[in-house]
Amino acid sequence: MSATNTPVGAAPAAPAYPAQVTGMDILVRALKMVGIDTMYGLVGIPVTELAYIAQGRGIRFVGFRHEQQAGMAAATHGYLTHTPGVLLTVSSLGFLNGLTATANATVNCYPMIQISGSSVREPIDLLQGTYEGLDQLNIAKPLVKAAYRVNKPEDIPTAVVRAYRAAISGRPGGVYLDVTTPCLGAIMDSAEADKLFYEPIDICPAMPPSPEAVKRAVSLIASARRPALIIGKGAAYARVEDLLKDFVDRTGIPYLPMSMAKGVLPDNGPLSALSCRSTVMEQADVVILAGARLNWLLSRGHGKWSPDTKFVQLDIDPEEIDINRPIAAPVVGDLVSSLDAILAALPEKTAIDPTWVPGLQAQTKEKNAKFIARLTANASAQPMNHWTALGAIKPVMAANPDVILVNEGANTLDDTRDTIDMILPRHRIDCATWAIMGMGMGSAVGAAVATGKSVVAIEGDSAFGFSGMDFSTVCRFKLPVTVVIFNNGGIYNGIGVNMAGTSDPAPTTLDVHARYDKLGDAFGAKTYYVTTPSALVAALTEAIASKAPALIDVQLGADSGKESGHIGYLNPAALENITV
Ligand code: ADP
Ligand code: TZD
Ligand code: MG
Repeated sequence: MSATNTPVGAAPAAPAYPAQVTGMDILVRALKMVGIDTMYGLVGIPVTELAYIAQGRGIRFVGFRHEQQAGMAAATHGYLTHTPGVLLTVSSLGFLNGLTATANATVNCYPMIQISGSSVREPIDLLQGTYEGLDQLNIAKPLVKAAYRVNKPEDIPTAVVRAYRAAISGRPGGVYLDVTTPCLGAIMDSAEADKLFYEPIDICPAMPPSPEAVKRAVSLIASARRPALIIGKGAAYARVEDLLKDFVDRTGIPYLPMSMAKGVLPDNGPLSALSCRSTVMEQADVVILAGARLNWLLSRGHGKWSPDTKFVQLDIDPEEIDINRPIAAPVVGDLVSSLDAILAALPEKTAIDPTWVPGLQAQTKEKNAKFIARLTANASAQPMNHWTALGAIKPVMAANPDVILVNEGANTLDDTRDTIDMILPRHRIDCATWAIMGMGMGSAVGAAVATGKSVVAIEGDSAFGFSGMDFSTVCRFKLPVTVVIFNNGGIYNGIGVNMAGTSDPAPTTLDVHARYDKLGDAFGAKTYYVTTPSALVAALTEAIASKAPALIDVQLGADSGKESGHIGYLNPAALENITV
């Protein structure tokens, strides 16, 4: 392409392939063939040149300061786009750093592919002390959905297609693709390489449920007196918001979102039972789980749940059924096909008790009034606490519903989730199934890059510490990300007491006087240090509107936040001598 017909602002056309190509060229071309347009990673031997080639061929390369965060970005990219995010790592520790995110993606059903360079095989297998030698494939295997190694350039296109299929089809997850250094560097004739590429057919096939399963589920739903729908992040991922809206509109069934499913249907809609979780658990006779697992986040189906509740479970993974409680009506299939089939079979009338939804609505009204009172109580007290800060943030987020919210911490997570309503699907990303810290900056970058939307990351001060250095990645890539740090000086709070009575800080204590805004200054972000709700409103409003990197250090009191994490209840007798 000549300079004259290159569109303004577009990257120049990639050069034609030379007569001979390397494994790296083939890998990049294979990734492009399946539609990969972005790669997150951190380079070094043996993948530096690979990243340059990818960039030169039109794959955006987003370089990070730590592989875990690059992996969190890839996972978030996969979740938000329904195509696998790609993480590129170097061998040994780079691989291991990235693998934490790939394992987390697998647990959360996010599609991603970690591609890692690895050293020469023979001296690894014979433990002969080669450069960054580690048996990466076998380490990855138990932690990912699938793992492959590619040793010859001829096999690269097949390996990429298989990795892609494994990441995205059925239950999505993390896939590991090990590419040896000799394979990356091997040379082939271009004409021979050309013959290797193919476009895979039906790369993410629909998986419709059986008609019997649909019939069983519909008859249970139609006969329910006090039904409820629990929406999980599998539904957010599957993009079934329109089908679920149709379902609740037609049946009048109230819904309850899991954390990352907030906004699939609006949190503030008339059928939202968000504030009535306990009542649903205790009183619902039929519960429909749509892309939500009956795992610890739902008390594994025990605890408050009525033993009589019958479950309809819509999930793509047959092994998910019956994991904690017998499921009366499993519907195994992809959510689009399953909901389509259920909607087609729904009768005109259901048996819903006419007092059920009004009862939940009355409870919602009462609880919401109490909640607002809590947010506004002591609004002028100094220093701020989590609730006063969130009371300031709530209207700003409500005025910017299309901003993606990233959220991690303990009190910062729970309180933010309870306070900030989500109106749009796939706009909340958090610590999720493993409740991990250290997803913040990576997820914020991944969300901004994958969608082009603005992001607000509300972070506990401890949580931010896990990924803080990758705020520099937000800045280098000039992303529209605002990081809000709730600084209460600690894990849970900053008032922990050192049990030894020495001058060492308590295990939970961090730095309540740390000025995180100065960290933002180091990378050229717009920064704010705020001590009052009104200053927080002004800072957040300005930061979001700027569509540029910003960091707000929110000064809380060290006593703000409840401590958790004690397990004494499991064995009170053995632990009775430990008093806190
Ligand atoms: P949450 O934490 O929001 O409850 P989970 O991650 O526990 O959500 O559950 C998500 C579920 O969604 C998983 O069991 C997964 O198998 C399922 N899932 C993912 N994608 C699809 C899909 N396209 N169709 C049906 N189920 C899906
Ligand atoms: N390490 C990892 C990887 N994940 C974890 N969940 C933890 C440690 C333990 N942990 C929690 O479960 S929450 C939390 C830690 C360290 C941080 C809480 O402090 P915070 O939030 O400052 O982020 P609050 O607002 O002070 O509670
Ligand atoms: Mg804290």
